Amino acid sequence: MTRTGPTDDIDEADVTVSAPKSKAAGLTAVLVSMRRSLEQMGAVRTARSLARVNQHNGFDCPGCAWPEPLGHRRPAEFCENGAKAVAEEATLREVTPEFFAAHSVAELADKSGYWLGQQGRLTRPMVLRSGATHYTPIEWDDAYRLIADELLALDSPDRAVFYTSGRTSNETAFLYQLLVRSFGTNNLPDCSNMCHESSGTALTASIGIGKGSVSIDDVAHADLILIAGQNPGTNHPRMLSTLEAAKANGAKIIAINPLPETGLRGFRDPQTVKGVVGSGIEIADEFLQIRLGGDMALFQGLGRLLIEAEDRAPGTVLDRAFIDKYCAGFDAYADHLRAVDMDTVLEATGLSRTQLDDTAAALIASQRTVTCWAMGLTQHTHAVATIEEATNLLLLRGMIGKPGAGVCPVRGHSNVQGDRTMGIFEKMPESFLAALETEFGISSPRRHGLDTVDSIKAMRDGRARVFMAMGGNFVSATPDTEVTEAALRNCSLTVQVSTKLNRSHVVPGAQALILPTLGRTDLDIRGGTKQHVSVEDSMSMVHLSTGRLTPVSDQLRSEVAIVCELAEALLGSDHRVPWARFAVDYDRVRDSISRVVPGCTDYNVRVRERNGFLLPHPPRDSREFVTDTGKANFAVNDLTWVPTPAGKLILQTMRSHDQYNTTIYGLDDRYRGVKGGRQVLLVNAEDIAELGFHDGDHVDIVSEWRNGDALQERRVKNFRIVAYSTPKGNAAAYYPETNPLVPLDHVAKKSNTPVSKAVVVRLEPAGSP
Ligand SMILES: Nc1nc2c(c(=O)[nH]1)N[C@H]1C(S)=C(S)[C@@H](COP(=O)(O)OP(=O)(O)OC[C@H]3O[C@@H](n4cnc5c(=O)[nH]c(N)nc54)[C@H](O)[C@@H]3O)O[C@H]1N2
Ligand SMILES: Nc1nc2c(c(=O)[nH]1)N[C@H]1C(S)=C(S)[C@@H](COP(=O)(O)OP(=O)(O)OC[C@H]3O[C@@H](n4cnc5c(=O)[nH]c(N)nc54)[C@H](O)[C@@H]3O)O[C@H]1N2
Ligand SMILES: [Mo]
Repeated sequence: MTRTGPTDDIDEADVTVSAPKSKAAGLTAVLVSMRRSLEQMGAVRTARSLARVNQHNGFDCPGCAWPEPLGHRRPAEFCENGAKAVAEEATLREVTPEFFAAHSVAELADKSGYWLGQQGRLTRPMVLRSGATHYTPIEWDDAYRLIADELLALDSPDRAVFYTSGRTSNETAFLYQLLVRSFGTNNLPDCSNMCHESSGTALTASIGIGKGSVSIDDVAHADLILIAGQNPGTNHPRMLSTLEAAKANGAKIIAINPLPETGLRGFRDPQTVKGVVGSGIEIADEFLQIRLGGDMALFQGLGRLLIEAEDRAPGTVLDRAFIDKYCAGFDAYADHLRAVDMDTVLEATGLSRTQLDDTAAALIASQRTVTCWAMGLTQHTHAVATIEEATNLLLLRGMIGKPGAGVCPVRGHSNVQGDRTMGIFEKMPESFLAALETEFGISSPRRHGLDTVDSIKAMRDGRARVFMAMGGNFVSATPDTEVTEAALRNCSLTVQVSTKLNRSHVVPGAQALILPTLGRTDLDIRGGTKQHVSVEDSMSMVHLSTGRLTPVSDQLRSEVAIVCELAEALLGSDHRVPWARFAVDYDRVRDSISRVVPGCTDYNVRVRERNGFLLPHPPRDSREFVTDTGKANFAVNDLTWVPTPAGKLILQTMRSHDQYNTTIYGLDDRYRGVKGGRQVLLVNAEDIAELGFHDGDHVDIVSEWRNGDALQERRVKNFRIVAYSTPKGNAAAYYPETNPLVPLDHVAKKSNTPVSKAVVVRLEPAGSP
């Protein structure tokens, strides 16, 4: 174990490239988990923490939102990347006041996010005073006073922005939105705005609720699973065990992805002897190597094939009974699809007619279809329409609200879904705001607030002056890094409630605060008793999470305590909300949740049940669709896709196997064969030749964005070209290094999500002016 972080930063010259792997997980995954855990936490904490991940009475893995199995849990209910997430949080490395005294903010701003994160856990509240070069320690009460004074000096509560990342517990999220609304604004942007917002928007319009309709058992018992725009081997590794179970039950799996992601190809379950010493299993039966942004065309093309098959043999393909009873808009949809041009579909997808026919045949043969997706669908201009089209296909065959079938948006952050349920949303429905007022006697504003992209614009333009973040790394996670950095520097105060150092701490407003907080793994004692928090997974199961490790510093406060103490400083100790009581007894918070949040009756009791409890989902539970028509809506969308302009490439920005969003665990994207660095650009070999480059060349990547008449350019420098299997015209590189290329104005229609998976770029030899 090493108690200090590395002193050297990344040297991109060290990058090496080898052939991608064909099987995910296996023994290497176990060895990597153990090495990283021991390095960061030592043997005792490794044993204490990993034994409790995702166990009853344990803590929820701070990795992804894939649910735990309902029945038998295995002794190790976590994966390589979950272990890395735990090690990253439970590290014994510390960032102390001495560290901040030794490094100026300017010096830290020159470091990579990787270097910053590896320095360890934040241990003391720190302040950067106006004009100061270094952060210095501050007492908690003084920090709250500073925030309250800045907020109260604003001419309107709407001049402040309150961001949330998706690790925040339900209790914190509920109190945080209550604080923000009591203060008088709905400016509650969150990471979801950059993540599954498109899924929520599409599903709400189509089926009346923005959440997935399946359980883990449904996935395990489906006979056909489509996995589109998702890399589960890296980002949801425990999903592979569920997919393995589905395969054992006879399921066919079709992967739809521009990249032949390793986890979709093969899997060796590290928890079985066979998985460690054997050759593992194949996951995907079919791999549709689709062009970036081609999914809407695929779903429409498949819809057309289904409707034609039904026209040829009426009553054999579509679930007419389901459509007639539960759906609206079928005729308009069917007419629209009959006119879809199949040549355009083939061009947009890059797939063959046989692949389309075979996939349509698989859909027709299936009795239980599940469609899973993640960022490959949600981060496009036509993301909402694409997800509506994916849903249309399921509606055609009655695949919603029956066992083994449904929609499965696979969430990212471990509690991003719960945060939304608890009210983290710039436009919560009237019913929620009214219930909040009844419970607390506060008055909540009704004007919709700012989401993430609009918050950046407001700060850029001086319309918002105070920025507070409950977790996350706003500067690195958001698009258009240069613009976002300037926007934050434009604020009078930036406040980051954080566990680890990140780039958002070194891009401060005129004044800045770092408030160190407990993480999921940390023991949280308040009012003399051990406190629990609760979370909701990707499939609407809500359960408790209890940290058990001794915090690295006695100066850390829980997120709940921070919100309550700040609320008292801001709203006064005689405020109608019992902040002081909430701060020491989270059961009282849950009592209020049970009265305000739909589906949470008896929260304290049910959340303590063995597997927690399932939130209601009308389509899943009773085929009830609470939409504008009272039925499930077939959506009609004009076909949109992403052609590659001559001489350019379409770039997707994605995760390596060794990072958690902006937290870089290491420099080893093992499955894709890239090690030692992150500035790589995966390009189709034919494109490399046509553009006049060679594998291994270094290039600057220049994005092109037309804003009205003006052509805007954005540049990142010195990326190594790697010849890789990706459709012609499409390229891939890592986030967040390529976020400077994503234009702030390039967003998905209706969801306002940045288009991180389709950036138009050209390449120039590195070192071009
Ligand atoms: N270890 C680890 N786990 C994580 C995270 C992490 O960073 N590390 N992040 C968490 C979060 S917040 C999230 S949201 C999820 C993200 O999980 P993913 O969505 O799997 O993450 P990405 O790396 O963005 O991968 C997008 C995938 O979609 C494919 N893709 C890109 N564009 C398209 C397209 O146009 N069509 C299709 N069909 N496919 C496309 C890419 O090739 C890639 O396989 O993971 C969560 N879990
Ligand atoms: N180009 C591009 N941009 C993207 C994406 C992409 O695919 N491409 N993906 C988008 C997606 S899907 C997402 S979800 C966002 C992620 O956006 P964020 O959620 O803002 O980013 P993270 O990197 O997950 O945040 C990491 C930081 O959270 C803090 N942290 C960790 N645990 C805790 C905790 O328990 N409490 C508190 N208070 N702080 C904690 C640590 O200080 C750490 O540095 O990025 C988005 N940005
Ligand atoms: Mo996400």
